[in-house]
Amino acid sequence: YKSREIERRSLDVDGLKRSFLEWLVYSVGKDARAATRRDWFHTVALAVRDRLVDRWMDTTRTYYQQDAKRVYYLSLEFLIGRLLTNSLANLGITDQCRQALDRIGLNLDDVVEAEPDAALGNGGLGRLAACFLDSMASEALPGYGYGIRYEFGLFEQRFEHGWQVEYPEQWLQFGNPWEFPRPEVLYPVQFYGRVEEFRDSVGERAYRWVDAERVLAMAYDTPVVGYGGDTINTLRLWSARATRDFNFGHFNDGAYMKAVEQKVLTENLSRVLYPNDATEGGKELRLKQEYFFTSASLQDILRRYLQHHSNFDSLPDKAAIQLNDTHPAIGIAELMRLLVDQHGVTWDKAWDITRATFSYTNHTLLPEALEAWPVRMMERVLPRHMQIIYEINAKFLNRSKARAAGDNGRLSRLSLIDERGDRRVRMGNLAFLGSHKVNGVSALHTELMKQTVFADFHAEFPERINNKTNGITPRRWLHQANQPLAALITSRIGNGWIKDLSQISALAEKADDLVFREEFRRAKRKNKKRLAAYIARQTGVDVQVDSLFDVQVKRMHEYKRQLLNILQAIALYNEMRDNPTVSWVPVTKIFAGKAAPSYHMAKLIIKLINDVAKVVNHDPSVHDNLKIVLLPNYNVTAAEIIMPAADLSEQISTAGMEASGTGNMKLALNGALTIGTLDGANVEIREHVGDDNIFIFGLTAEEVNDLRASGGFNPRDVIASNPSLKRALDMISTGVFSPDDPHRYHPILQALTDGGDHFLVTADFSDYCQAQQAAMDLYRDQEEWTRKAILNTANMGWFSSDRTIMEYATEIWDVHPVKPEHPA
Ligand code: DL6
Repeated sequence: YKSREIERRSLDVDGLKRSFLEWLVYSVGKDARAATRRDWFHTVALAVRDRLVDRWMDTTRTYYQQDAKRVYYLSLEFLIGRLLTNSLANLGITDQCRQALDRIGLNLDDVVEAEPDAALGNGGLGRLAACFLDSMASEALPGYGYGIRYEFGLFEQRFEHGWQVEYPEQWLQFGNPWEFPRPEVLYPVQFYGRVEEFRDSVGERAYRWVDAERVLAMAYDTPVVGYGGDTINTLRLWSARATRDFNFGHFNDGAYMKAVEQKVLTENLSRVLYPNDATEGGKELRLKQEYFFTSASLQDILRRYLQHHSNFDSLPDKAAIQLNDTHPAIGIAELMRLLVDQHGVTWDKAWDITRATFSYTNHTLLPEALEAWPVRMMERVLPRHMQIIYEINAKFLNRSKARAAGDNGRLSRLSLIDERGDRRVRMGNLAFLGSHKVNGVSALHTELMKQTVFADFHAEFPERINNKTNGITPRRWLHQANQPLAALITSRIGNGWIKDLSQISALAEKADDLVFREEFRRAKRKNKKRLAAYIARQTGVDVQVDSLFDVQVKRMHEYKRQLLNILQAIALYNEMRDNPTVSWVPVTKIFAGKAAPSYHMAKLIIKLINDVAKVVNHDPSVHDNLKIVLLPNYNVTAAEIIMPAADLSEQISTAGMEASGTGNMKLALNGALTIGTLDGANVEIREHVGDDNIFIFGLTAEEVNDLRASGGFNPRDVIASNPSLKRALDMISTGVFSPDDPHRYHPILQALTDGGDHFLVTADFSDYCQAQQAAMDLYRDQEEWTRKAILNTANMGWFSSDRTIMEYATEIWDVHPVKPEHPA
């Protein structure tokens, strides 16, 4: 037994090889001749997992023994992607594993390809949560992620005749070797029913929630390996289970089929991730998902706390709970309910504890994404919470009344209930009020929060809003995804940058070194070749490796303005056709991103890009100088191939609308130059990389605001005065790209003209084209381009999520690193 235990921990090539062969037979149940690539993936993952378990338990035990303050990151989304490469790299055993597989006649890269991409998120918000998990573990912070174990992740996107079609993403179909099911960690979560008033033992009025439906939340734990493998934290995801007694009731009636049906319905709660990055209002299942995982997480947090404490006074000293957007904001009412109704804490004390424990991150100012649940639905689904929210609101408004001094507009804006029309609960207001700190995700976004959505709250609580500019993990986004560049950097400055990205600034002085430039270009070219092969496999389009790779990868949304990009592509196409003798800089426009299934405009833009691509890519008159590709099914795995290969990074949202962006950081860190508006974190990227090393264009957030407020903008005038824009739009409207259906793009043209061009595509077009021209001109000078690319990489150190997470830890959570004790 002892020797087997040692074997399981062994990190050398022989030990790994023996483990692989043993796992293949005894756990996967295959022999080497019959094993598929997937069998080998499961084998390797299980053997690697063995090597985590001891240190994982040491980590958890140390936190427990020291009764360390923990941070709980509550998020409806964790876009973690694949875990094998990440675990190997963070454990530092990638080479050993490669060699061990070599000796069995296998290639690690092939094995890695068999892992499904865990897409438990929509986009930036979910990926940020995943980067934060990596950073918390790498910084030795006692951090837990809590979320939902969706059976179906974000849909798989395919293009059929150029249109987006959604297919279910069955990432769990063949099992998940990383997770540990915990059938004993089970919490009841209730819905519906009614509230009963009664007198407690001292005659005080009290409430209980009765006749409710019950669902069980079952835990699945995934180890989160920090860099170096010292700290291994936990991501705990909840899965819905029907209760047994619920089913037995039906069995006794003989209604067996009905019971089974009910069980399936109940368990639908954790079946599927909602595919909207801007939330879909009014969907009861969504509200239930939010409450389900929040309630289970809070029960778990209190259980852990009560192992060391007999009252709740020091909960805020032992637990920091971060609300990732408003999705878990119902947790504020839930903690009040648990403390007051279940543990007999007085209201005022419970409120102080709640506020000192919670903090909230806002990720968008888009009005359609600010959650507001209909009061009637909330009363039905969570009757006790609705009462609690009313009570919080009444006490707060009472207090604020004096200061509002007859300003009823102000009071109604501060209210947790939106009284206009169908009454709704404003979850942002609840999250704000129930938190001691509220943060935005870039400097600009935080300022705009103060001026717009939370202006009244900011006046009321001027200390509460603070900024935490987003970051990205350098482990996944440089060390792992871009091995050619990572190796080059390490060869010059050592590998300290992987853990402390600020060290990468040492590269700046190499920007003038011709040899280094050449090697930097060679690394980029290698990545571009890999992407070109991927593009050919995915789309059948051949692209020139030495063309300018111009990349826009992100969710499809009107405010992100993929439309602006494709209009510029059409204008460039026209110029190339008009001037065939000019020596053009070859350009490859690369798009990728999913549209929410119900977002018709975004889906129409996808179709437009595909239609334009078809015409341009087949037109011999442009001599392959322009290619357009829209890659299907953008996900973390695809991003790992795309980011390292980009030359130009498109960050062109209407100023004031992108809260931060994180793709902008991944691309710049990998040496792409940004073409962008002064929006979100672009502003700070410019400050770090320098004005000369970025292409900024377009209206500022302030100008956008003024323009909209003045109503003085007529897109038709702008179009009439810009012949190349007019020509591009005319081509779309006359069916040049859609001869089978010339009117197909009428809604887009309509939005740009009579619709008032809300996203200011026409207003920014000319400036954007000039910035594009500047980029193409610079690209001709490869030495100068490379110099700027190096300066981008060198100056992105600040955008590490390690920096972000340490700011949260010190300025919001008061949580400190804890070194796990590993017995000899
Ligand atoms: O903070 C992470 C990420 C930001 O980088 C993006 O700018 C922002 O759009 C995104 N927000 C959301 C929230 N829902 N919507 N829309 O995904 O958060």
